[in-house]
Amino acid sequence: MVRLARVVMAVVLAGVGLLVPASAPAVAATMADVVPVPVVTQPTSATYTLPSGASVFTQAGSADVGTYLAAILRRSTGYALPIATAGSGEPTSGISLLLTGADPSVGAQGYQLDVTAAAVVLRAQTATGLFNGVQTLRQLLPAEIESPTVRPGPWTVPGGRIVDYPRFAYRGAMLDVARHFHPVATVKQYIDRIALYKINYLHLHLSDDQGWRIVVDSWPRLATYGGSTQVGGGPGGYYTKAQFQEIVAYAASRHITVVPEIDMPGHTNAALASYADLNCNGVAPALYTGTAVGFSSLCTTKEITYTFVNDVLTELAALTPGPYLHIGGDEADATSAAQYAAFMNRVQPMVTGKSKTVMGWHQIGASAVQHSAGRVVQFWGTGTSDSSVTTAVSRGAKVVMSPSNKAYLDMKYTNSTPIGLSWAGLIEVQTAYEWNPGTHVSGVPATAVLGVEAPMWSETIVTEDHIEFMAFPRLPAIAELGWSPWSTHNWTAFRARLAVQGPRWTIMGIDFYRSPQIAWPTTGSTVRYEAENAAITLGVAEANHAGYSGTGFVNYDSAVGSNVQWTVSTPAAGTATLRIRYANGSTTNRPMDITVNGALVADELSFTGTGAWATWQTRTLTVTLPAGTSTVRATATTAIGGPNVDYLEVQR
Ligand code: NGO
Repeated sequence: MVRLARVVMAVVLAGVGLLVPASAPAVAATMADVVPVPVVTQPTSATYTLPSGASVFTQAGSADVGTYLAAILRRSTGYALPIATAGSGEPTSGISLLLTGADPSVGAQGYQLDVTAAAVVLRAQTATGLFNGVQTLRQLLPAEIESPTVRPGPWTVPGGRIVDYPRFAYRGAMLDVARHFHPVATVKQYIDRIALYKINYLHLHLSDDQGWRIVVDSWPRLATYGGSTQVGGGPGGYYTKAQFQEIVAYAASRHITVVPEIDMPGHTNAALASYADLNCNGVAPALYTGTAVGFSSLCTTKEITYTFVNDVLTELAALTPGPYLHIGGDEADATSAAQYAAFMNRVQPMVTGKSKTVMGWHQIGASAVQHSAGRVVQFWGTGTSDSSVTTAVSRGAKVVMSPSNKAYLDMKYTNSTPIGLSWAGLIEVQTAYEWNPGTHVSGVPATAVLGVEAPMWSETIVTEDHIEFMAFPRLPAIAELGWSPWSTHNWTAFRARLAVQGPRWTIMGIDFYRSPQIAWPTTGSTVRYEAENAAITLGVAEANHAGYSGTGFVNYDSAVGSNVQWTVSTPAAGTATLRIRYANGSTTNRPMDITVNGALVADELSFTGTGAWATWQTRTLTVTLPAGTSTVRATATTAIGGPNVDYLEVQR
């Protein structure tokens, strides 16, 4: 289309209206939109509008949460939002975070939020309660509040009162960093994502057959050799102690406690490969990069095994401020039941001897394994009864519910989900939501349930986008089961509230699964399609310039015809704003033809220099899209090729 007649183009462009302003006014949220649904919500007709000169008022003990909130609000509002000391009277302006005056029902993790036309006041008994309240406040502001760049607002908060506190004390997410290693930045990003839904524990699966991911000074080859690969044979990786502490501290700043797991006596090939002495036959196996389970075991009859375990747990305990050390214990199929029990009966006291509490997969509940004070068994079965769990409970254990056919975030949504496993079943959003942790396993009353956890095993989970795609929207479903009272449980209401989260995730750059079970908003929504995930012709996906979103961008070949083609979907026909984010570090314009379903909508649209290859700008145009899927293609029209393209956003 480069050389298409100018007359035709003039007609097309007349209907296109290039370069409309990107920022429409923000759409107000309502008190009925919050996930997890709060315990008590009492809306009023008042509305608070954040003024540009507002302050965030804090007291001793709430300044950190205030700083965290102000940082979020400053990004999108562009307001200064200074932190000021709260006065002693009832606040009359701004946003106050107070550790006094909350309804006593809120307990240690809950909060009370009061919004009037004059002020927003959050009250709690702890900084954690205020932090949880801040997550609710974010959802009461327009979705654009999550924008990384300044938007026009108005920044309204619906009036009323919320009094809220969790059903269960433990609401966890697990990340398997062993099957595929995930770097510190990815873990921090996930911490920020899970905090949105009031998740308060991050369980890190730090060792498995395919890799050992944490430095242990007394057994250095665990990390340097045992951590040197991963599923599929990639480079693997491990956390230094400083990096692990960085994760722990970052999680703590989001009021999340890290639960480190060293899985044993099975799932230990990486350790066995690193130290021949840990094997019964004294021979180190090769590193393992497949996905089988149940074949490896520490030598439970050798004394050095217990020296090893004690050394590892000693160093891990020293890095772990939280109460739990997770010792795995699942799928120890290469160990006899008697040896398994003997092993656990020596290892559990090592944990308690370091003033930590034992956590393990539910197999540690077997009757031959002794009870250990305060211990927590993590149920991961596909059924609704389990004698290990009920035995453990009868001796005083608490249970974290992670039924693999409900809560496993690595299961596919449907048969056509491109990543994930399906051994425990397909888990669409409704399946993830429709179960009751308090009654799920027979013989385990709600009083024995410490909480819920959504594990993300990483056999097929390689990138940050993979994590987001599998976690959203199921993680919020599990989070609601953990937080909200059972009396509020209602699929119809939940799916409506979940739908409203979609535009927030888009603005945050979360690449979520657009489940057909959810009526995602069709107007006022923006969907981002990364270029590196689109069809690329004469170009390559790259990650060598900073500042792109997702996992990369596309570098066009220096050729006419080099292009990226996105498949976008629009539930109803209508006009849409397309935004192409690009960088052009040369001073020469790199014009491109934009087509929709093969029809030219912008002829040689200019993509001028942005100053540097890591300096990104958006180019905007308005088009009409039919209902259903459409292809949008951006094709270089000159021999120097197109710019670098980060993504296409479709706003309706
Ligand atoms: C099982 C197994 C893990 C797998 C996971 C995959 C448990 C507790 N052990 O869950 O090793 O990675 O399934 O879904």
